[in-house]
Amino acid sequence: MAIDDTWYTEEWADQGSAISLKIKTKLCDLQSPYQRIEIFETESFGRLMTLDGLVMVTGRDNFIYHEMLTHPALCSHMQPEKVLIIGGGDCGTLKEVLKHEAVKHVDMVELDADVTHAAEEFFPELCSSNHDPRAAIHFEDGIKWVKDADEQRYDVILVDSTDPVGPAAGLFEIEFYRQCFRALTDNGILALQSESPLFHTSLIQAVDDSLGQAGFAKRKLFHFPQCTYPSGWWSATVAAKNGTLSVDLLRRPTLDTRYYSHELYAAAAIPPRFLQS
Ligand code: AG3
Repeated sequence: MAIDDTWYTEEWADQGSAISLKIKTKLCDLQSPYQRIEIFETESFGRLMTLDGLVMVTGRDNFIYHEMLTHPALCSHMQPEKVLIIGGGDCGTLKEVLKHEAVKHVDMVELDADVTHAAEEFFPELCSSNHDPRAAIHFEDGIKWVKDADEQRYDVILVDSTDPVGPAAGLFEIEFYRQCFRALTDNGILALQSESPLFHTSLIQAVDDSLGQAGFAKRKLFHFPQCTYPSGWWSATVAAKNGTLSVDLLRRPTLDTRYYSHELYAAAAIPPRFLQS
């Protein structure tokens, strides 16, 4: 991370590339027990939240990521009533989940309460559903939460994590996927943010292998543009405990979205040739 007077830059040294956003002002800089949380007002991307120097959310493009982590997974399930979100402290994923009328209860389990408090203050549009009676926000360790969860407790689990370093590393491990498998109902669906198809190809393949070994019969990679993340191209891996992965033709929920559509579901799941196995 580097910032001079007017530009915020996240560098990806191993890829010889970076993203820069022009900054107007810095709104918040705090060290939580877990990480450094910074929020900026940018010139043209709305507000920007970074964690330990990594771009998490901008006001302008977060809808693509949040919709694509949430809707392919929930639309792959006939009746997603009980949902668990691991991470997702900015509450953007929670907001998308609550757009589904079928959802009766959502547990959001975020390690760092300061991220959510900062989001409530600086990204109120992401937190507008936080007081929905179906939502319960817990500030706890998501890995432990899943380990302690009853068998078959959730229909859908969404993992809205940071990159696989530090406390998030365990969210990319097979043991965690095994625990998710156990905590899901028979038709349960797991979705996780799985980094860039261009920069993190081997990670994506390793995640797919581990999910298979953990018992998930069917996996699909959904890919989408995300111009403020490394390479500008991002992915969510969706895994089904049993059966198939598709949008049920008889049950296509009406959703107020800006990127996701039921037509896009199929298109976004077609892998680029270099990722076809
Ligand atoms: N999740 C972060 C994805 C990783 C971004 N990586 C990076 N900038 N190096 C975002 C959380 C949104 N709810």
